[in-house]
Amino acid sequence: QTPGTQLPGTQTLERTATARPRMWRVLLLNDDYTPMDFVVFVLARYFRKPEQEAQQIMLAVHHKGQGVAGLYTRDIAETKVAQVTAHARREGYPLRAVAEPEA
Ligand code: NFA
Repeated sequence: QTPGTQLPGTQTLERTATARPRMWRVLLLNDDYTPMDFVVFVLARYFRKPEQEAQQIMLAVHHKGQGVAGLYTRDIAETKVAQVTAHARREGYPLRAVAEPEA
């Protein structure tokens, strides 16, 4: 259709694309001192993982060095990192969490 014209009895439908926010991975990093039970607790408490899944993720981190705890928008991901880090330090554990952009 020619720009600027509108046939009688027709209407223009507008559509606005909704941009999806870039997602960020929160990774847990392995270390030699944080107890396995505490990592499982962190995955359940801060990342809402069911017990069995939390166990699997913890073991994957333990064996591979790092693993994905969850996917969030940037602000939420950074908050999770801060919460996990604060909780671990409070308990005297060196557990590290980092956020990195997906894609
Ligand atoms: N490697 C730790 C241990 O053997 C367990 C651990 C798992 C720590 C995942 C950090 C992340 N106690």
